[in-house]
Amino acid sequence: MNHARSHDLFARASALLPGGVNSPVRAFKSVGGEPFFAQRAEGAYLFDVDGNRYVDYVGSWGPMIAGHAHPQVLDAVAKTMRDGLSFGVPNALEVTMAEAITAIVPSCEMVRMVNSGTEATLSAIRLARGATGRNRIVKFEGCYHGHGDSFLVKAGSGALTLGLPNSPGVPGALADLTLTIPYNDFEAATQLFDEVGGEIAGLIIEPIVGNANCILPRDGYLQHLRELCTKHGALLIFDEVMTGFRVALGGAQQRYGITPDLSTFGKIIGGGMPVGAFGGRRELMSQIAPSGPIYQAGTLSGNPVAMAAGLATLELIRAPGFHDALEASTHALCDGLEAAARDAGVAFHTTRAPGMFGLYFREGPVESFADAMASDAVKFGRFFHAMLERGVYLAPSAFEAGFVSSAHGEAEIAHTINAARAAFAEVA
Ligand code: KE4
Repeated sequence: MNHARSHDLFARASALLPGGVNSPVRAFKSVGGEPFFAQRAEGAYLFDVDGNRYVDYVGSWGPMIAGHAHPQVLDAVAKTMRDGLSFGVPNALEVTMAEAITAIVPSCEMVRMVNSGTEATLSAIRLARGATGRNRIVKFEGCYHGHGDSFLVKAGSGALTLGLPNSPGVPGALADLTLTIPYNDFEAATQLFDEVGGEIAGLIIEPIVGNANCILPRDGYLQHLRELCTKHGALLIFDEVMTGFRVALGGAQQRYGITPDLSTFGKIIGGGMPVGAFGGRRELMSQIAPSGPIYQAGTLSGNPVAMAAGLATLELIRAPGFHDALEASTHALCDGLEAAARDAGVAFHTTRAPGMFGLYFREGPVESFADAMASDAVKFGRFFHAMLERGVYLAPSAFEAGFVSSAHGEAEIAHTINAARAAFAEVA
């Protein structure tokens, strides 16, 4: 494939943007090589500035669950923007969005719109600390909750990919308040709460981990955390920025039947525009300014154009059978990849949830961060490039989940599996 124009753009970008990118994971650091630059996208496809076409399994890291440039989303944005891009005063679409989220996610009696997943999670832990009067929070190895200071303590996603699990610039005094325990380890959670449960403001978790590749909760694990939080008066915070509206219409909390105290969202509710949200019980959310003393704000929060893109996307995914079809195509993809790897004699394993999946160059099962770390990341990097050259764009990191949209049909999955047959043979 020719990447001449991307190469020139990356040289220019590298002189002006740290690492040549506006978000680390895009830089291909962990898979090697240079990123391509997108020209446009449509449905399941990305097109780069050199005219190459890729079946896209990143989907802007989650928002494009209905495929890129969906006509209904573009029409909603075009119509709304003609009335103005931002007002700084309330607009009706903010109310419609709040009504949609609270109708789809019953644990959220109230919500506050923000501009990113990071804003949602840092606001949620501030609320947990303010509402409980406690300072400690609990997170999990490999889970990533955005780049808020309290989370960059053994974070996953970019920090893990860049091998900087504890980022410089995070004050030790703040990091000390974040307790990190292994995911899917019942005893570690019980022991921590037995020791310091009374000091814990909140426990924040990706119910399905999507930032250390893709790891599913063991049976009963999320319920175990629910019970520990209830027993010790800590708030259970589901970070559904990635899983929300994806693994089920009501997110992981619907899929696993758990009621968190607070939830955070992003990605899909923006439909590609910058949107995040946090929500929960009325007695908690009413403590957020200006109805309560816990401060939180944002110039563009609830922006009408972003709300229009998010609402159009939510309308598409509320269609009957949307998530069942997404689950079926995710399984078809993963089953096909596992078969191709078996035929090539390559140790390979997939994890999957509706609309998201993990690829591991190791035998299964993968149930912990340590299991995920034991995957052959070097072989993944070689596979990534072998697939890229065959027109398939996977997440450019061995520690990221992949994403399937409703636009990934039989043709796209067949192309992917055919490319994988050749790519597995190359890396075997
Ligand atoms: P943003 O601030 O990037 O909108 O959201 C942060 C965030 C919070 N919680 C979860 C579970 C997330 O997955 C994310 C962001 N996800 C990464 C990809 N795994 C975004 C990609 C990037 O950092 O460029």
